[in-house]
Amino acid sequence: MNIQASTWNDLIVAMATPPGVGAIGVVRLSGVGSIELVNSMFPSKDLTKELGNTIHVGLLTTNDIALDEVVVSLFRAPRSYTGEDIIEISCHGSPYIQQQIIEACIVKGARIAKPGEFTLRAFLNGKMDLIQAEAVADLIASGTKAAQETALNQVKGGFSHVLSSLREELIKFSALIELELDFSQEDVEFADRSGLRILLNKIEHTVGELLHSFQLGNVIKNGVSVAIVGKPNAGKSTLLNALLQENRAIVSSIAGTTRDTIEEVLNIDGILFRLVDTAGIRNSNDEIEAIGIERTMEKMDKADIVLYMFDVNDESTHELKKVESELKEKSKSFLLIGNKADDAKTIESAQHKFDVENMLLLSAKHQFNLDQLKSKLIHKVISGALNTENTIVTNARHFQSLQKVESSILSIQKGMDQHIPGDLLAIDIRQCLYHLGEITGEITNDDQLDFIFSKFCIGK
Ligand SMILES: Nc1nc2c(ncn2[C@@H]2O[C@H](COP(=O)(O)OP(=O)(O)OP(=O)(O)O)[C@@H](O)[C@H]2O)c(=O)[nH]1
Ligand SMILES: [Mg+2]
Repeated sequence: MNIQASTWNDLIVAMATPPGVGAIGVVRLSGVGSIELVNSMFPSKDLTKELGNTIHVGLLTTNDIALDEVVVSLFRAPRSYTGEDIIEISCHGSPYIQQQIIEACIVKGARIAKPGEFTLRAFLNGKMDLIQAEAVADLIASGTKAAQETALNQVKGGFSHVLSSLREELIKFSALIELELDFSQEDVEFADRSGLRILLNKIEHTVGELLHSFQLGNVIKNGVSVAIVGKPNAGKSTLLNALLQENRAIVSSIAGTTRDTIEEVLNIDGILFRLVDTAGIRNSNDEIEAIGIERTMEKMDKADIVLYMFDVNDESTHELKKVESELKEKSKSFLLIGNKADDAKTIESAQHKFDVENMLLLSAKHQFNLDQLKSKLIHKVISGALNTENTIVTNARHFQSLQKVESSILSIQKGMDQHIPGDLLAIDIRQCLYHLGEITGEITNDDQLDFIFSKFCIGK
């Protein structure tokens, strides 16, 4: 994508609704001349004389052939999503009609928009900063309430306002320190050093909190993978089915029933857990089963959380301790699930027998203690209440830049402790300003914008 000023206000067109048949479809145009273009296809009214934020019903025609009866929404620059003139044509949801309308627009001089180009323009025209623009893509992709709320919070401004205002304050200090350089012979200090320290602490604190929120942010956006592993017949597939409340995996009393991994998504309190049922681990001469067990090992290594499931009537304490220490050695987040604890007597003797932490007794078959398993899973992820009102960083790009801001703040503070000269301090401050600006988009380059917006869908 070429993001030069001369090319980013030309006329673009795209479907804003997904492909396929629907009740209506929306074709969106933005850029100089979009109102005139649609007006030339709209004989019943002179759209060029209409005000912004208005809608108009009429026939859409090309070369005197009627294409459809449509509703045209008209927005005038700068009061539109992109900040340019925008027309949205709501037509009937036939892919054929939509295609004809787009083709007619192209014949009249529009070009097909690139992915995210409407939002890119909104950013370039100052309608939103980069954090907000990126959150638009997250909002479209959100699949849970928590993901939706975090993205919406950022579209509405989220942490960009805080970072921008801290950056503004730092710019003032930077200017004063640079001014001192002009008077370097006279040993003057325009920039109040104690004020600068207070500001640096404020930035450090804010950035620290944002960095801390990333792990949770990532979980909200991408979900958590949970591998259910254990010996054959432990009840892994029964547990998967019970959690999903459907007969997804085959359950049988034959050891080695599950051969390949089975993945399903479970939403617990707004967080997506990607559950993976695996082939039971044992020494097997069966070629296919052996491959399945290899996959189990892979899934276990990759999982965020491992549920090691065992039959309380079957497993020895020694075996369980061994598994526990192996998982600890791998620094895995894990839970030991003692299954087939069907009645009070079995529960009591199992509690006695297995003296390990991180153990939960349940009965997958009788669906006993599953709620406790769910709350333990949630607790493992967020260790506390999930509050999406808080500002949460979900984006790896922001996370990396925040890390750089943090390390540049440390260098400035260290420099001040060592009373380094103003010109060196100014370099560190410039570095910090640069990384803060990278996050909100005050500092960008074409490649970076290209990368960010190419992940959008066309029409947004
Ligand atoms: N009594 C009792 N039986 C259970 C329980 N959970 C599972 N089972 C039984 O244990 C047997 C094995 O269950 P599966 O869910 O197929 O076990 P698995 O761990 O997936 O086994 P593989 O796929 O062979 O690795 C089945 O006969 C289940 O009905 C339980 O909580 N209590
Ligand atoms: Mg199974």
